[in-house]
Amino acid sequence: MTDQRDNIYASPLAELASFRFDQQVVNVFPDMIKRSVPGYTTIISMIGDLAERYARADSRCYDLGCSLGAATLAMRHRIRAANCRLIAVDNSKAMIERARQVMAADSAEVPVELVCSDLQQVAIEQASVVVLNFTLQFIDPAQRDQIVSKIYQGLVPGGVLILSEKVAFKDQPHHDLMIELHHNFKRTNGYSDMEIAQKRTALENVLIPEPLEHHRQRLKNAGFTSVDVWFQCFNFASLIAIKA
Ligand code: GEK
Repeated sequence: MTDQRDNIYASPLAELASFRFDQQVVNVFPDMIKRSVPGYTTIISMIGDLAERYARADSRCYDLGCSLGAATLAMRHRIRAANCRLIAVDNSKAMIERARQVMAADSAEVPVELVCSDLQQVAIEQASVVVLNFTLQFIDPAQRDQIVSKIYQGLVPGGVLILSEKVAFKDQPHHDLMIELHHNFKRTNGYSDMEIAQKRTALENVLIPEPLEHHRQRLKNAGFTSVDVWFQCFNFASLIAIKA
């Protein structure tokens, strides 16, 4: 499957609808996320690394908001623990349908179950690794505490949550600088100023970033004892939270 180039916002749109993970987005998704999220490829590869380290025998590893299953595949190729199962969840039917094709074309042995559902409806059980790779940011902030608590409850002792998010900063000049650097990153990757501006408007009230301090506090409140950032580039960060 070759990546189609993302040009969804390349022409001026009379009406800018809120961003949705529909078929049009699915068709360009690998190109879109690589050209939009600094560090995405590194994070995906390191999720494989972390899964190899933390996946336990007879446990489950979850990829919540899996899109086309990039993190699922990275884990699938690295997990060595016996009798481990991957559960990949997304509430976009178009994403899950394409993810099914991606998984079918892959021959690694760890079993993968693809679930089309709101991740809030999915039970987290006997988990050693849970991944929320740029997913929580799309969920109503009022629901986020409950989701993180549910994940904590479903993890086995020693299990980990890997949480990647676009983040905000309380210091306004720093916040503005990170946004400018991110936009420069997108420009360097071939997006025009109009594409950047239209996408930004489409994502308003859809992608809601929070400061890293909020994420840290939420993870601690849920019960995680060890919480810290393991990757950051501008306003994109990934945290690892370990259950004691
Ligand atoms: C990757 N993790 O490539 N329940 C389930 N899925 C959801 C929900 C929800 N409530 N809300 C949003 N999604 C992926 C990238 S993309 C990030 C994740 C981005 C799904 C949504 O359908 C989409 O597929 C994904 O979360 C977010 O590692 O596009 O910036």
